[in-house]
Amino acid sequence: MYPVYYDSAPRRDFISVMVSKEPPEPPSKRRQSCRRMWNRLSRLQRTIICAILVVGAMSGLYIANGLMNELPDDKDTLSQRHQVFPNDNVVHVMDQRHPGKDTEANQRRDSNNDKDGEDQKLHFEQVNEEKKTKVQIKDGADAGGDVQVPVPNMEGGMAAQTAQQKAVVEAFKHAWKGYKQYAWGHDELKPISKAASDWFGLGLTIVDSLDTMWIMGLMEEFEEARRWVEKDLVLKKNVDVNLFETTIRVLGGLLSAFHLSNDGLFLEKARELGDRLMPCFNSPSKIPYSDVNLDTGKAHPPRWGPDSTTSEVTSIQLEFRELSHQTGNDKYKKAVDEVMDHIQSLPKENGLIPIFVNARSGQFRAGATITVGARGDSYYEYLLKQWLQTGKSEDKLRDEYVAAIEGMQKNLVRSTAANGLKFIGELVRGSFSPKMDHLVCFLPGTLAIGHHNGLDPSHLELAKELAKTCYQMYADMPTGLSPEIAYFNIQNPGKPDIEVKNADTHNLLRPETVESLFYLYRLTGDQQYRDWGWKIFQAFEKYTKVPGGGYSSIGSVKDTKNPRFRDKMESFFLGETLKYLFLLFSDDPNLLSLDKYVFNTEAHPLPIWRP
Ligand code: DMJ
Repeated sequence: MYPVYYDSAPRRDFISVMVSKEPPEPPSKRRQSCRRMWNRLSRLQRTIICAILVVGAMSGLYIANGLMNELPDDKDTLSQRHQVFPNDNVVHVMDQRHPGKDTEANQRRDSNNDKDGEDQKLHFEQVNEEKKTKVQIKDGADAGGDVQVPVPNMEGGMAAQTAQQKAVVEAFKHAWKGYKQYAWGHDELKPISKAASDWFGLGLTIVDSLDTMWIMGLMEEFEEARRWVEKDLVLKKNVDVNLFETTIRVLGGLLSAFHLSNDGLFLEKARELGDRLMPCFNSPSKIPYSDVNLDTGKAHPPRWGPDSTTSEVTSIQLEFRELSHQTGNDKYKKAVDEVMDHIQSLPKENGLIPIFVNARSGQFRAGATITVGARGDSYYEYLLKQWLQTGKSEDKLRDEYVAAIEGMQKNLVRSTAANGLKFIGELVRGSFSPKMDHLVCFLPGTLAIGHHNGLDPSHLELAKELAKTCYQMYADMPTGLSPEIAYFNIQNPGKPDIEVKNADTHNLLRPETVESLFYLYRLTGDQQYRDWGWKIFQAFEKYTKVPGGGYSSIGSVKDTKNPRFRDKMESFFLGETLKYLFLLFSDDPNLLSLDKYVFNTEAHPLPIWRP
């Protein structure tokens, strides 16, 4: 068969194919002499010439390919970001007997994906190099110049999502769908009445969810939320807000979104919010008032009593310090550091603090309850995390934390009579009460991070024991969901370990237990923590999911027939609970590495400063 010739006739489009044993015309003289020369060559000479031609052709292709790669890429930023999170490309086949544990096939697939991950990481860094030059925040009055915004430290997240992570992402989408449809722009969704509820009117669910969407790779949702923040998040608002809640959810959410996306809009909003919250610190003692009007700047104690809550005034430090770090303006850090200095100067019982402190006198309320639950909890969490935030440079904070954990070991840790479950009780007017809030279940995670950073091995041991108890608070209930408060039986070995009073049977979709399971899995690699987390997730799916969109807190974890929807989806379900579940099921220890990030008490990751 001889070559194909294309007819060049101007008006007729056809291809003429000649099939013949003879050539259509005789070869030219020049071609004949080439052939004679070729025939005269030895076999070796012919082989060498062929080799040279092949090498030449390959080099040509290589150079052409390099030139092509130099050409500019015209994809838009959003689709570039999508390349960073190729969620839907790889489906893991999970070993059902050990959910979360990959089969060999998955491991092989993962090792191939590692390479893709590297390419995507490079691409991501390029994108952010470009963005870095665009995002500059001016702090005219105080910082006196441009503050260079760092490239976001979003390492990890390039690995394919596991099947369990995908299930959590679906849950997030379901929650978001309900919120978007019935409560968009409001603080929270009422999923049963398909309506909205407002607390501060700051779109809490949107801001609390920003970083969750980012790490889950839900970039369309993120962009939509970002547009809302840009156009509709109005901070000059005639509303009284709680300093602590606004700081951990909104300020923390904005700062974290800024770090992940490197989008200066979030830092601008964070700074405006920080400024509007600052009047809280204008108290005689420098212990902040609990509330402030965002428009008038009028700050005051809570409506229900004279005192500020101790955990509230001591759990705003990570966020305000980070705001100073990013804006170059020291005033935010100074305000919250003064609070810590003052609290550190007050007398304590074995490092443990009462739950109320007065903003005028600066004194603890005499006889107030000592608890690691409501109103006490995150004081202990932030002692450790502030120490970590500044690269373990403030030993005083670490020492306070260690003293407090020793105080807990001595005064608050007890075991149940039947099965020896360890729990943390409370001191009420000096007497021990075997009551533990679900809120206390953040503690195993905090203890595990402390141990990871060099603190005593007994901290990890206690963490494991308490995590087991927290899980038991779920497993013992007919719905598989924990009550808000449990009482532990320390006297009668014939009675169950856990008792729940009728007033305490509700579940608010809280994150603390899955938070601790995430830390413990990340730091020990023990599959058990994932298995427990998966069971909890399935119970949320079964008893709190509302058809059509959203999840609802429930009234009774004891009643499988009628768990009684309370018609409220707390913003922390999207900001914390689903985020920690997503992280728990991640195979990638670099996804928000615990050596690079510290999570605020609302699960918003903030970078650890380099010393
Ligand atoms: C969240 O707002 C925070 O985790 C806070 O520290 C405690 N309460 C809720 C979640 O339960």
